[in-house]
Amino acid sequence: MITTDKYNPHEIEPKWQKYWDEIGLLRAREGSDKKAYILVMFPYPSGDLHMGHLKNYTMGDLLARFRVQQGYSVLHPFGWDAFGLPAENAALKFGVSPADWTFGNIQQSKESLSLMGIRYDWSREVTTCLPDYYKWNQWIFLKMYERGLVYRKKSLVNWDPVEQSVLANEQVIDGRGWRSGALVEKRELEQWYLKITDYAERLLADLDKLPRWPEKVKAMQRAWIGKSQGAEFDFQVKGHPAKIRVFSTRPDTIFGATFMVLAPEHELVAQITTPEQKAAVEAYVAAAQMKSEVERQREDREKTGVFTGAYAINPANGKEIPVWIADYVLAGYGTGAIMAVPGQDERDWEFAEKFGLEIIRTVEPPAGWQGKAYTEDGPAINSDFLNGLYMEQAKKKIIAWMEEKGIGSGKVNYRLRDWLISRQRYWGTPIPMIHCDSCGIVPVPYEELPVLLPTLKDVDDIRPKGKSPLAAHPEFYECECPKCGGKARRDTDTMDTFFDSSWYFLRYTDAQNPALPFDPARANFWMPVDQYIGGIEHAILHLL
Ligand code: ANZ
Ligand code: ZN
Repeated sequence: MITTDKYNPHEIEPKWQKYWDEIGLLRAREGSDKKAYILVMFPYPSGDLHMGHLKNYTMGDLLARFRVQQGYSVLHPFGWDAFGLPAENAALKFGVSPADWTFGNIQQSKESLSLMGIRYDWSREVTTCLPDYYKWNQWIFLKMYERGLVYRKKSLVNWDPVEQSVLANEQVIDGRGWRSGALVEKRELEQWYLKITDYAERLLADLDKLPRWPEKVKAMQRAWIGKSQGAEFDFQVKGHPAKIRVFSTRPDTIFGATFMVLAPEHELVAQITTPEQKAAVEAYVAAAQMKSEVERQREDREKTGVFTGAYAINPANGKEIPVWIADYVLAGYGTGAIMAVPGQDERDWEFAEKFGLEIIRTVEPPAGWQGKAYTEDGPAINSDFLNGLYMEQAKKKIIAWMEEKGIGSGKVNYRLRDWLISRQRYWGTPIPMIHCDSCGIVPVPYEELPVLLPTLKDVDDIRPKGKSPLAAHPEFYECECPKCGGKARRDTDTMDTFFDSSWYFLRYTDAQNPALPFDPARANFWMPVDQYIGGIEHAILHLL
């Protein structure tokens, strides 16, 4: 051990740390006309803190002290993102209950923070796995349900075969689970969703109101929201009552649509496929389900597809064009169907070349053009009443024409999807819903919150099995229907932990409020956050 006369950490550090605690150096005091809300990312307590934490939290501590000395009202709080897989997996590995494991780690981490000399206002501590926090997750969920922002839908979901749970799109990276690294599969399940797409436009537009945000973060968010402007319109299937609706950002190229492509999962596939093509189509659909979205969208992949045997009528010129299925068209984006315009779209060109389909250019390429699809602007050709017009004008004209004929209209699409929030795991907030055979789905009454997560001590009870571990515990799920009083069943799924971390920074502003998630007046004093210190990966996840 090295000591000097001047600096003996074992004497000086405890001395001053004690003093800071006595005077409540970082105790948040509302009232100054200058305020600084300094927010550091809150950790998963799945072990002790590490050097990365020390680096991150030192920055926050430094800034908070500086603002205190400048006379600001400073809020520098801390908490624990305590639900979720990391704690649960660690618990499974070491054979202790997630609760014991988590609280042990919190204690350890707190001591480490204190030793580091970092100071917080601990009266604002937030621990997401405690009922006094997750009660408000349930409350917010119910409020959102009342406003139509929570809904239930059967859909193909990302299934992580190792975690034995559903993953949000954000948690699938290169087709693999973000934690397990396992190849993600598709499964059909009834799930709870948050309708965040209702806010897509506002999220995008309001990025312009964030003057001091790093351009990089705003660019990530813009790309994530992924606004695209185009049109939605119909193609009649020949000899069949069905119409195929497509979304296109280039409706001006419609005269060059020489075939159509449906996603393999598209609902019309089974209806329009001819008997001769049935076997080939079914085999292709089955194979496509095994592939992840990311894989399907990879540009360098050899294009594959199968003809359905059906034809559609191009409404612009009355031509009969073949309808194919191919996995480069995704079920979850736009309408899950496209008009293919090989003359102007590179993927469609490749597909046409491979399968010998017709190619008609509808935009004049520059003189001497040697390339394949021409995706830039230029005067329209082979396009009847659009001929000679450049892209923007041609788009306007064709959309007006579609609207007049009742074929379709202008349409904005977003890449952003609704947020799938149910998880088939134990260590999370129970979803406050009840399933009754006579009344259907009934929300838990507010006065009965929180729906407590039962304490499961036996590790085998916690282990993921493909359905929620809570579904094996009648003492949890058996209940009375709040509407008819009959026998009913609680929802046994739990919430994605990003639900917890989507509003913890608001709870910090009024962390002990027993009656509300937070008092709006107190939140208004402290918000917005003046400085966030955490990884940039949060920009498109819970901080979007
Ligand atoms: C015809 C066309 C011609 C297109 C052209 C592009 C260029 P973004 O910008 O990403 O919104 N598309 C639509 N839905 C799709 C889906 N579910 N899966 C795969 N591709 C899909 O892209 C919109 C364009 O992507 C749409 O415009 C459509 O192809 C294709 F010269 O329609 B386009
Ligand atoms: Zn009932």
